[in-house]
Amino acid sequence: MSENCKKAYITTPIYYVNDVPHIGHAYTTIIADTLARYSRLIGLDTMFLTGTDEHGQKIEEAAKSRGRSPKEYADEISGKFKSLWDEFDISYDKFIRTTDEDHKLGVHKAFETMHAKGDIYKDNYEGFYCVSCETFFTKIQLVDDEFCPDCGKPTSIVKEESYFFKLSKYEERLLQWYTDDEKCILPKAKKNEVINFVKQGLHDLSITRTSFDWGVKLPEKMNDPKHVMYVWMDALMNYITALGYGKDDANMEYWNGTTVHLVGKDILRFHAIYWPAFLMSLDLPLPRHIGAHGWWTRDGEKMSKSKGNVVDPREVANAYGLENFRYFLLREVPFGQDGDFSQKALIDRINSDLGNDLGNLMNRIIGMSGKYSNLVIDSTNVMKYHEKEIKDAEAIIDTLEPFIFELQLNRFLEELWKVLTIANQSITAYEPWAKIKEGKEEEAMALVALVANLLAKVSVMLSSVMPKTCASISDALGFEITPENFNTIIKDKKLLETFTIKKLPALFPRIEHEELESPEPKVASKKEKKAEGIITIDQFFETKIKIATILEAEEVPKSDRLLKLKVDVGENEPRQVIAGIKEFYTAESLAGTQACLVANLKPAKIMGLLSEGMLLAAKDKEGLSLIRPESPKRSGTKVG
Ligand code: ME8
Repeated sequence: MSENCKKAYITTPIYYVNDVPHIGHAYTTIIADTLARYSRLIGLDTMFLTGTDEHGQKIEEAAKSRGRSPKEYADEISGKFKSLWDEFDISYDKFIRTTDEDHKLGVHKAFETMHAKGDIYKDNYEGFYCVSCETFFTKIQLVDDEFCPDCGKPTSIVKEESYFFKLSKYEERLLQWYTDDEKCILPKAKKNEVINFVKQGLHDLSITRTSFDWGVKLPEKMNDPKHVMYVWMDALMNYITALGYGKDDANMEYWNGTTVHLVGKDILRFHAIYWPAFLMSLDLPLPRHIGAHGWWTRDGEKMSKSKGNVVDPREVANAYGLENFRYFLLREVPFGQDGDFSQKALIDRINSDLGNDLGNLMNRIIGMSGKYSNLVIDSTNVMKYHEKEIKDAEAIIDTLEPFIFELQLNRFLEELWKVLTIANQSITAYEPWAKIKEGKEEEAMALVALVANLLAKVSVMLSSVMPKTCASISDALGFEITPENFNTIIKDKKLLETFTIKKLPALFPRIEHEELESPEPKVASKKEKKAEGIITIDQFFETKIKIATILEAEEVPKSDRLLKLKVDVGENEPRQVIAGIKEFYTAESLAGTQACLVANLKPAKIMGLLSEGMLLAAKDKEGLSLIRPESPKRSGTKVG
């Protein structure tokens, strides 16, 4: 981001309201928050947008399965996102909801503009649709002719009248943009994936649906009331409708500034292909960067409710501290790569990087200045004794900003930590306690002041990642972190005025691994493996058994044994289970009853039907009984 550019516009994806926020959502939002805070710190007029994506078939179905209206349901989940971001002190300037009336105005304007330009035409769509990903596919893209190549869920055949956007018309211009603007998509490897995809040829995009209702209707002047906007056409527009597009353009000047869209790699295609093509059609400028980060997994697996391995960001923040969690997320994984969440890695980062490198340094100068100078720290002799250390630190800090705007936040932190290394090494090398003994007080005091100055610089630079922690550090060092002080301390490289350091409680108390409340599954030792037939409790809990409420049951045609069940295990969508129990239960007798389901079995196909779990049953010569709770339990309750 260049200095002449005075406006910054930072966005997260707008999250679907079919799911409560988890670590993945928190990750994107925290990256965006860091960028927004840094932009403000360096004096850019910054707009930070987040929000929720509330239309589409997926939401309509999720609401229906809970017996709620889509709007009621969207209100509830959107509220959960907003309150988590508020609790997490996310510094968003606007929280948009696609059910906002102003947003709809903008979607209409965009549709009308594209239509007037000849970029929208009406035809028939025939293909496959994945509701979970809200994505159209052609048959050759499917796995086993049926399953979504992205999420693996079954797709449905769609055959309906639709309006199409002439995406193919923009193929060449998109390729030109990727070539001309080196950093439009970050990281580079992801950009290459996009280029390869576009080079295979773009089909025009179906942008309306007629088979469901929950969406933005077409503008009245189109006189075609049965169509609603395809959810991505609706959702992507949020980035401009939030600025007043279609209403009063009140904040559209942010769109002409530097726009950075943060997204997960799962939705890069929509942002790097459809979105710029829509913008080209609307004659609007293209974003500066679209940054696609990797995927957080748990124990190497994709997180999903059905696997019961979702990491709740609130729980982690409550247990380990919000800012420690922020630091960990940004430091642990290079932007663009997948990361596996583990408590052990988080604790190691807190104890090592934060506790040892940063927290101890603070304690040490409080201790030393308490002993040597009644807590007064004076920078007068810093350059006399430590010019090299100061210059080395400044040289590192001068390289940091591009890491932020090019989204290499782990590199940013890694480099910044080198300043702490300079500080820690200087204490070891100069041994101020020895200098005091030798009567070289001036030198000892200069060393303490050197460290205080290095800590001051680090706290300013780190403040967008750990705002409150850095505010405490700077407060102890006698200054406030503001854009003015960014200029003084970082840009103009001024040293601190004489001040009295304030005592601080330990910033990062050490966490022992034994304190973990839910230790991660251990790998069984050889000895354990040898005890045949005996499993550990951890091994038992690898099988996730849950209470399933049977919503519907029907016979599988041409099968003597099988029933097809729709069961609720407390997830967004019911699961389909194919059970070999027809000899013992009629379909009608099962609906509304409960049973125990093995919920983390790999889905399998039985007589061509997908089965997502297995019901537990006991069978003897008298017959078969499903294993059921003694009294009704909430769907999805864990058994074990
Ligand atoms: O896609 N690891 O919404 P969504 C990292 N409504 N990030 C993750 C993640 C994980 N395991 N899981 C989710 C949508 N995310 C659309 C967006 S924008 C115009 C419309 C993050 O609720 C990541 O940022 O499915 C991903 O892109 C986003 O959540 C998807 O959120």
